[in-house]
Amino acid sequence: MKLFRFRSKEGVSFGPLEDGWLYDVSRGEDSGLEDLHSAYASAGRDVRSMTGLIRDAMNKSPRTPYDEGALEIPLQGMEIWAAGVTYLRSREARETETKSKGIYDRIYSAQRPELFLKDTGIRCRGPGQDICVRSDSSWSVPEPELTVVFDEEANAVGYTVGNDVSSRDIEGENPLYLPQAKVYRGSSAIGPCIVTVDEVPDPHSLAINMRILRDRRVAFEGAVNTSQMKRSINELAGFLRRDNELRRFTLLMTGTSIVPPDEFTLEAGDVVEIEIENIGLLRNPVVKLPQ
Ligand code: DO4
Ligand code: MG
Repeated sequence: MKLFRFRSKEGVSFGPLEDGWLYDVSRGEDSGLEDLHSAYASAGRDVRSMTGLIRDAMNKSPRTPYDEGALEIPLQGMEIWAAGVTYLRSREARETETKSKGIYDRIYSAQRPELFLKDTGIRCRGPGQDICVRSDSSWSVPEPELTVVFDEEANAVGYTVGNDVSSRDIEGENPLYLPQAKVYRGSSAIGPCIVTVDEVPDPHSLAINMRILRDRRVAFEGAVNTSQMKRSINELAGFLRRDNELRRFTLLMTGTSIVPPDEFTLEAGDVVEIEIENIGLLRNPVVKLPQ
C-alpha cells in the first residue's frame, strides 16, 4: 500500500493511493502519523493486517484524483537517522574529498557501521519543496538513498525515497564537521509516499535513479541498485536500536552510491529527481541559503 499525505478540500489528509485516487482516511485532519500508529497498534504490529484496516477505512472515505502538486511530506516530525559509506562509491568519493585519509576505508570494512542523526523532525522537506545548499558551502550534492521506516523496535514497516543533501567541502575539511555538513535547514527530503513493506519483496534489489536538471537540461544522471549495498538493512537496524530509544516510527537513510563528478556542485534553481523502483519519484528544487 502506498500512503500519502496531501492537501485536500478538507485540509491536510492522509491515506492510500489506488487506481489514481487518493483516499482521505483521515478526513482532512492532519493526523497521518497518529492514524498510522493506531492502525499499526490495532493490527498487532502486523503490516498486512494494518493495510487491511486502512483498506476498510478507505472504502468509507472521500477520494480525490492524484495530484503531484498537492503532496506534502508523507510523515512529519520524524527523527531521521542516516547510514554512511555503505557503498563502495561513497567510500571512494569521501576518501577523495577528505583531508583525513583512511577513515572512510576503515569504516567501510568495520564491523560497526557509520550511523548519524540527520534530523530531529524539523529540517526535512517533502515533495516539491525546496531543498537547500548551505550559505557557507561551495561544494554540495544530493544523496539519493533508500529510506526505511522502522517501528520502535527497529522492525521495518515501510520505505520511502530519501535525499541526504550534503556539503562535501565542509565534511572534506574535517570529518568532525559532519553534523554541519549534514544537518541544517532543508538538508533532507523524503517522499513521495510511504510504501508498506509487504509491497517490496526485496529491498536489496531496487533500482535507484537520480537526475539533476539545470535550465531544464540534464546536468547529471546516475543509477545504482540496492543490491550493491555492503550492509543489510537488518544489520543497520540492529545497530540503530542497540542501547538506543526509538520513537514509534523512525526513519533511516541507508547511504548513497550515486555521486556526481567532483567538479559538480548543486546550484540554486537546480531540480533534483530521485526515483526508487516500487516506491516512486521525489522531486525537489534547490535554493541557496542566504548569508
Ligand atoms: O561519512 C559521511 C556520510 C556518508 C553518507 O552520507 C553516505 O554514504 O551516504
Ligand atoms: Mg548519505
